[in-house]
Amino acid sequence: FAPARLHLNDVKFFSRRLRARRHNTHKGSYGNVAVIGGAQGMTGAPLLASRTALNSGAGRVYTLFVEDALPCDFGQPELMCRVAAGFDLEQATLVIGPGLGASPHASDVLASAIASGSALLADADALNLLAAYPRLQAALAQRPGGSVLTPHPLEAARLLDCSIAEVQADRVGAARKLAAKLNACVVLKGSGTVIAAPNGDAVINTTGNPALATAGTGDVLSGLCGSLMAQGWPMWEAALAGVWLHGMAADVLVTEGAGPIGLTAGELIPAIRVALNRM
Ligand code: NPW
Ligand code: AMP
Ligand code: MG
Repeated sequence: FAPARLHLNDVKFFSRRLRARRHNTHKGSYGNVAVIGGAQGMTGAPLLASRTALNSGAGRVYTLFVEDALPCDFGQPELMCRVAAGFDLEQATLVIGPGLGASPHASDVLASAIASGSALLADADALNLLAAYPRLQAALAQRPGGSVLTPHPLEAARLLDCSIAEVQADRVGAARKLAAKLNACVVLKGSGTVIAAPNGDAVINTTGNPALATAGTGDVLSGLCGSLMAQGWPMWEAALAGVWLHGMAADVLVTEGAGPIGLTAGELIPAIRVALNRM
């Protein structure tokens, strides 16, 4: 059966989740996000995901590093930066993977995240670790609430043990296969991102453009989807809305002349905030 397409007017689809903020609320009303990653040389990735989570409405954002030492100037005082070891993973929606690296400690932290009862989004190196360790895949597939996975084509190919060309030749089929295999909502990124559910439902996103073909834009997407999950959106709707908004922000920036050449991932974040508030 053919996948649906997510069109501009499908913003109505999200409207029941988009309510004006009630007066009598506080940061605890809008959820906690913990972004886990930031191995040496890749601290920008969790910073981008964490800033996106803040600017898309999460009440509190923790940035957890797998290295022992924290980067000394992280440039975003609103974030609570900690080392991952010892952090209570039950208190937040977990976004694991941006710049996580492939160390044994990183795989231990991933195993703990999978074993936790928290909502979970796995991206980037968390997906590469899953591909390397079948026992982590089995644990992920058995999570009672499922999870969200946001692979680009190479990450999907690693998880499906096939080539990028095979993934790209049947993107909807690859996303569905991975969703069923790992009992997860799968966001197969790239031009025409496919979002697939374990039951075979699949949707192709219609927003976004090649301005997004630059480092860090995937890290922004993971922070956005995780933030919506922390604010109470079901995983499927958070994945759909996150992908749609991320692409819409890039489309708006291109009309303003900020792309397609030279857009940076960080510039997407305030544009996502505007798109979300306008929705
Ligand atoms: P190619 O070039 O075509 O052969 P990797 P990564 C393929 C962190 N980051 N269609 C493509 O293969 C991440 O969070 C840190 C087809 C490409 O070369 C990760 O933890 C940053 N192919 C870590 O770095 C900013 C596609 O995949 C290869 C495709 C490694 O992540 C950057 C890249 O995959 C980065 O986010 C498509 N649409 N998209 C920071 N500032 O700290 C991708 N490919 O080798 O897994 O590397 O994605 O850069
Ligand atoms: P990553 O490779 O993890 O950094 O993710 C890249 C992000 O940019 C994903 O959300 C992709 O869907 C998006 N992206 C990259 N290239 C394009 C493109 N040509 N058209 C639309 N979206 C793109
Ligand atoms: Mg990525």
